[in-house]
Amino acid sequence: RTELSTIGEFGLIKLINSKFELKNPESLKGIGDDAAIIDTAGKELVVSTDLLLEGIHFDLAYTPLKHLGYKAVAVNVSDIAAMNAIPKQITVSLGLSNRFSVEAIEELYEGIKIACDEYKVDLVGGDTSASRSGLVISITALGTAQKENIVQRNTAKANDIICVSGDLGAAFMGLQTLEREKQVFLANPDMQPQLDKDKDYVIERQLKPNARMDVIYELRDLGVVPTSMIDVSDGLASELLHLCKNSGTGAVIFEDKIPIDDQTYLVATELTFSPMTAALNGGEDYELLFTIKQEDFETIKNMSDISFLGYMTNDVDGVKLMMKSGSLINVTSPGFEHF
Ligand code: TPP
Repeated sequence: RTELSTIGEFGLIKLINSKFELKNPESLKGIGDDAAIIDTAGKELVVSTDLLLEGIHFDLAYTPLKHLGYKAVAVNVSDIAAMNAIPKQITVSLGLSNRFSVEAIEELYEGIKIACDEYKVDLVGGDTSASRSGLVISITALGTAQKENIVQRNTAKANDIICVSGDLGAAFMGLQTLEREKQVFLANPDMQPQLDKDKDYVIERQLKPNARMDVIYELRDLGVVPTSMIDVSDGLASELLHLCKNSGTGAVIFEDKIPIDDQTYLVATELTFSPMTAALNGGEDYELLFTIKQEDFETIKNMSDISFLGYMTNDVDGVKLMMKSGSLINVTSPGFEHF
């Protein structure tokens, strides 16, 4: 174990810098001056920041640092994707206590690097500081898009079709599984933690979320620009309510169209959760929720990993869920309320 104090802040920056290379031509200057220099090549610059705090957003009892590094980048890339922009650079700022060794920070950056390579982004800056309140990770992501491609959350119209990528509720069931395993482990400290194979998918969705850049590239190839878009960090209900409130619309979605993986069903049932509640209110899916004009449906109807949930309405009375039984219920959302 190498103490952070042996290499100091500048040693740490040098170490981090030695592991990353700039790959985007737009990244003119990365780490090494007071600020990075980015060429936006005449495009709009899209900027997003996410703060991740130990105990609020992650628990190191069951989150390997490599996974945490990857996830911290992926959730930021997901915000850029949700603007229909292409991520190009990130900055990473850390608050560290001396509980962390140089090797531990290297592990964190290994995950950051894997994500930077996967999403083709450059690490161009950041800051490090001592922290007395656990690990703090703040990432800012920069992306670019042509003005006409940028998609916001306030531009959906009545009759637009509501689409979502992937499946929902798995990351929440993964979190519930890990929390329970942690409790068992804490009660029996001599026991080796054993990951249940039947829960591998939900655990992976919690620990290693995927930013859906593949969906952005596919929509681009098909020539479809969504009319509104948001990424699902807080759960489908909360995000759809955001789209509706911001756009001045309502929405109707159909229970039998909500994509839920078989393993999510099984784990939810075993842990006495309703799979539908996990999908609606669980959060951390990092899927893309977007609306398209009716006329674009023909073009995207065969996209492999997209579900068509329902449509936007003129009714400003929020989101309604049409149950298989035929009853219509109002969707409300607690979301992830910090304060
Ligand atoms: N507590 C721990 C220890 N681990 C978790 N994964 C969660 C709670 C669940 N959780 C963390 S972030 C999050 C949820 C449900 C959702 C969104 O967080 P927020 O900071 O509101 O993200 P933003 O909308 O700002 O991107």
